[in-house]
Amino acid sequence: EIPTEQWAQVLEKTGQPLEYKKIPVQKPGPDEVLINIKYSGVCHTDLHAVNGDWPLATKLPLVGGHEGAGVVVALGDLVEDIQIGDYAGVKWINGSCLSCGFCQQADEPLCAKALLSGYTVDGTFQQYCIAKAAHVARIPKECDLEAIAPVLCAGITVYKGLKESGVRPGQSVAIVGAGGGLGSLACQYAKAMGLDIIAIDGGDEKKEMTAALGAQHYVDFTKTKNLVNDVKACTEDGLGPHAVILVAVNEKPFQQAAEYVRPRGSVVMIGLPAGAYMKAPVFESVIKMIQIKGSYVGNRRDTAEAIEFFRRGLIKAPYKTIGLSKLQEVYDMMHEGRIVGRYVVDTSK
Ligand code: 8ID
Ligand code: ZN
Repeated sequence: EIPTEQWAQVLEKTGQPLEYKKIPVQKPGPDEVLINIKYSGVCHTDLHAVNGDWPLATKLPLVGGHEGAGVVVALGDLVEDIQIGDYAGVKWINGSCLSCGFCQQADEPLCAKALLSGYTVDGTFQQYCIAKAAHVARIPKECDLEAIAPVLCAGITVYKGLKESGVRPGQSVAIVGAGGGLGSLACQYAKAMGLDIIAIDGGDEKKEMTAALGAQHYVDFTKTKNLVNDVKACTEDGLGPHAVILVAVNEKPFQQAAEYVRPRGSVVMIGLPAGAYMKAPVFESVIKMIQIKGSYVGNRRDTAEAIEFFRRGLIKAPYKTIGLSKLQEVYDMMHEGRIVGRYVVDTSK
């Protein structure tokens, strides 16, 4: 009962509007599965892909999307450890070689042959999507597919980033871009990890949402007269947060973080604003002994752990659902920075 045709959002050319149309359903290769995508989150990465923001070309025509939650409907001949009918997720890393040094060390995102969902291979803005069985996220049956979709990129990525920061329970973390998709999930993971959260974003709606998600403090970057001082003032001793998680789509906050992070603290870059550069004062960075690093999605183990936090009921981030046919409206809102939390698309509408 797998149809031969399906609805999809197709990008024919970078920078052009999407086309909602019917395209063929593909057959999985020997090491692949076909997943009937029920819901997909919309990540800012998908908008970067449409705009051609990054120094890495997408495939064209392209079906975007990499936060897809659905049901396995077909298996390649070599696939044994996942069954038809199982819940599964398609994430950013669609597949990797599994044999290079990085894959061997579970650094699959660093694999030179990694396939990227909704970027170098077709993704989840369609009703039936292919992914390598080894990389498909296993989703327990008790999980709600609509609510878990944003975990498959935003959740995994911020969970990994928080771990990479080295921050410990009881310490403080600044989440920059806390009112967006990654940021709202970061608030929930940070809360579950027992951290004191300083949310940084703009506007009262995001202030209220981040407070409801567990942030104790809020700094409004659109209103503050001195962001560095205001962030430091949120910490008990005024010395700044132990970690900074940068998920904003803007260069400026990447140039402020090193100034307010605590001595011995770490700054983790996750957001990918087009053409941006990181900047930090050498003098303060040295005498404060700070760390600055990048963090890129997560491996298969991070995926399983991020999903387990959700299954245990620790992660409840707000989302709004809209039909797949209306994806362009989501991009328009995202472009204007108007989305509070995450949008999820329903592939049946
Ligand atoms: O693996 C990775 N590193 C990875 C994975 C997934 C996504 C990286 N990303 C990247 C995306 O490509 C994107 O560049 O993370 C970034 C954030 O994605 P998102 O959370 O999906 O974007 P969003 O929902 O639009 O949220 C961005 C938030 O940043 C705020 C906005 O108000 C919004 O809430 N923001 C901006 I723009 N400028 C800010 C500033 N100066 C700011 N917040 C604080 N200070
Ligand atoms: Zn993403």
